[in-house]
Amino acid sequence: MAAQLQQGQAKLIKLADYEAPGYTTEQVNLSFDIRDGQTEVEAILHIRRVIDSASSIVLLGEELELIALQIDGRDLGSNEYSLDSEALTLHNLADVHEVRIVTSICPEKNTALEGLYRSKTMYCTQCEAEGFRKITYYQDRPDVLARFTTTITADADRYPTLLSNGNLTAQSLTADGRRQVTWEDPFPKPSYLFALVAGDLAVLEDQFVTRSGREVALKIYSEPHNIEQCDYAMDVLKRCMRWDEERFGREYDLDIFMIVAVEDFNMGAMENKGLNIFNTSCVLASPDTATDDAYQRVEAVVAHEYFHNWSGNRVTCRDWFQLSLKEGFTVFRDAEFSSDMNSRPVKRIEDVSFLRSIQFAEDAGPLAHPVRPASYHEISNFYTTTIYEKGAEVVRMYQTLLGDNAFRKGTDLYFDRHDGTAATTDDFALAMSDVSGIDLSQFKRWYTQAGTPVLQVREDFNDGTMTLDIRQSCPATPELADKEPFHLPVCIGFINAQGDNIRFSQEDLDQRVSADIAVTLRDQGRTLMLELREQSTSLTLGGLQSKPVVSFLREFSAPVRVKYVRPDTELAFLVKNDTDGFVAWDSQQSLWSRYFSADAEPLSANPVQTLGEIARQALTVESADKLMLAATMLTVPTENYLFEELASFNLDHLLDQRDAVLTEAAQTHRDIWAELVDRHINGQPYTADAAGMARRAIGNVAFSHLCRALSADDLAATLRARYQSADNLTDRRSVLGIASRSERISEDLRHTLFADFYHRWQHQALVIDLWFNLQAQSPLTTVARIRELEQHEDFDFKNPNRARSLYSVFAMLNHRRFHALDGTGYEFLRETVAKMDQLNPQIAARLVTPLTRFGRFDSERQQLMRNELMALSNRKDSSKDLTEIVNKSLA
Ligand code: B3K
Ligand code: ZN
Repeated sequence: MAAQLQQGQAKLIKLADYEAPGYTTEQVNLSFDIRDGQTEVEAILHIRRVIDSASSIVLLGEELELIALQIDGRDLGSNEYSLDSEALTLHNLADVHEVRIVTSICPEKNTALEGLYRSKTMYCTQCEAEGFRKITYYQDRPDVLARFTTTITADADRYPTLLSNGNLTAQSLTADGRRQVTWEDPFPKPSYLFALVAGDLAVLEDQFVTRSGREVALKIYSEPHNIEQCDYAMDVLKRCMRWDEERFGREYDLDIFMIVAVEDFNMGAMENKGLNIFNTSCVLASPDTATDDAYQRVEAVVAHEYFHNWSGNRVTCRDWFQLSLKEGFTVFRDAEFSSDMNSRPVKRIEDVSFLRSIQFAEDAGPLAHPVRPASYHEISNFYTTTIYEKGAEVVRMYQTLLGDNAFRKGTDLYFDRHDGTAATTDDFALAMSDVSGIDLSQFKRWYTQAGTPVLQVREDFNDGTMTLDIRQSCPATPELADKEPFHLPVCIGFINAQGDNIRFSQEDLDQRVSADIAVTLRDQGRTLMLELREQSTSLTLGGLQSKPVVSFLREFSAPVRVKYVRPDTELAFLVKNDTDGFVAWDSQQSLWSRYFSADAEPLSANPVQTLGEIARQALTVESADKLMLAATMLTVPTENYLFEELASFNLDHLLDQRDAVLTEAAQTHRDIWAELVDRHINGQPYTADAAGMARRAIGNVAFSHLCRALSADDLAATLRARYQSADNLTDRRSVLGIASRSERISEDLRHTLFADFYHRWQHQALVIDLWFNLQAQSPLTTVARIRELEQHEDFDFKNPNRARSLYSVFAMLNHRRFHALDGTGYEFLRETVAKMDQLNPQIAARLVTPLTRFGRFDSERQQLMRNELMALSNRKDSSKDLTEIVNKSLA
């Protein structure tokens, strides 16, 4: 039994206990008076009774100093309200009132970065999920939608930029020379979408004309030294605004849209109405300061936050259990945007790879929870990959089941029906079934049952007839042991011996296919969509000349694991022939998984050999999409991916085996790597477009393989030369990544390269994050060295990006050191988490994640990891964020 934490233990909030509020707030007038060390906030709330029997209102508030409280202009008697550390409750109320509340807060001391806080030279806010209650007493719950007017007063010289949601309606200088502005947001919104920024900021301006002719001013603000790096985000913004009109029929609704880049931010960005606030890492980009991956992240996050204007803001969530309603849907929307802007199969592969390495791990561990959780202690802990990425998979399945046209009708209906209100995942499902006539009641199990379903597939070919038997099951998870079967789409294709898709007409389907389930044709007859509902399903396909190879789960049509008994040679065939990029890639991954399996039989097809074939094929292609796809297929699965894919493994052996096979692949295909490097890297100047990105992707994968095949002397010379000639961060990162972890170069050379990189980019925070990151993930970096890096003058414990680039990277990627059997890696993480929890509980609760994944390691490591979790559990003063994660892990 785990020791239960006393201090941080918070109340369990349950979906089943949801009650609509008796009063609502219709209008809020906020005034902020910002002064050094103290900000005074006046809130004037216009409240109205909405449930006849109600007579009191609960205004939540934390860490606030209450200075004044009045109702309808008079002070309150002590029997008219009650106040504790979490709420101010007003009693004996009539139908409508005007409540005036004045509070005092200290943003300068706010290290949790929730509520109003200070980041470098500016003030900014983060209110989702429950940060607004750290600003003033309020009905801080998403089903209360009010109109906000915000007045900000601050020193005119130091804070000339004063921003909030909506439109700027007044600005002036006060009698004592302070600057005062007023913003009015015409759209009713929940408090979590409130935002304020005060600073001395530079701005990049542009304009967008919506399809109905509305002129929208676009502004991206940053501290002046970063403004040169905002052009790409602006370009993305304009593209995604147009795309959302075309693809989802969603138009922007205010006259101004602003983004502000801040250095200290707990996560990626925040979709506050009309005033998105971004972590600099998700908005800044230039060839020298952002890798191609970083550019893609900027593209995805700018779009994601913008898309929230409809999926989240215009239609918001009734309560936080519905979080995936906005997050899963918006991740799906941003993924579709990125797919349209870049290579669709590559985006799908990247997403599946992430899902398998991170979300599957969560779903298989002690913190597993459904896409719509039934309870929580601390909502911040539920901004998880299950809510986001699995939630997006659930939305994708609606689209696959309904077909593109009906799905679009469904999203239109959902937006129309719920515009200006707070909705639930049931509302979303209802819109989808109303437009399609499909009964989605069983499908809704995806929202209530956690765990990754498993499909067990058996095939049989006899006398020109192919039979596929599919059985679904789902492992027990903390909230539920016995699962009911899921309703899910499985897309499959059949490939003939010549390597071509067999195409089906509706007539073929009627005559040759027999199944106990609905089967629909997709992709001009090349793909069949099977609708699984039962635990076991069978499909037969007759009239075949010879045995076809099944292309299973095309486009990864459902977030499941597949166990398919079939020869390795068929996988190799799919790697080569499948037109579905995902299945081709997936087949190569399956070969790798078989290769690394502890109980592997000798393979009839070797992934090193298929790797060579992919590389050879890559020499014959030119298009950016094809080169990108080849680059993903040439990447050997990461350790984290293998941890999730392999039923069991011996960690040390797996790491050694992975290193050895990388060397084998490098040497076996050395000439092809050299040729790919020659063709795509050498002498190619940097271009920021898709073609340039694809060249760098394939070139750098080939380069890292090639480096393993070079002699020590050649390696040193090659790294030096390529570091010198690199004209962008993607290439520099590739060289430093190899230098950081290669035992075959001298310590001296490693040091020289890292020192040079540091001196050149010392003033670019995001590049220095990468400098810490690359060192932290190298197996050559010991815990002792990490402790030295912590002492570096550029290390800043309070800055989430910097902390993540050292600690999270160490614990997530430096497997040799973090999982060292002397327990020093685990111990170091525990110490760090405990220290972080004093400052920033949200970050601490994320940082501890690698310890909670103990279940997949051997018993000795499990014990060591659990010991550290126990030590955290025994601490007296843990936050409720950390307490919930630690206790659930040990339960
Ligand atoms: N909605 C925010 C996340 C807020 C997290 C608060 N702990 C960013 C996003 O998903 O767009
Ligand atoms: Zn989001």
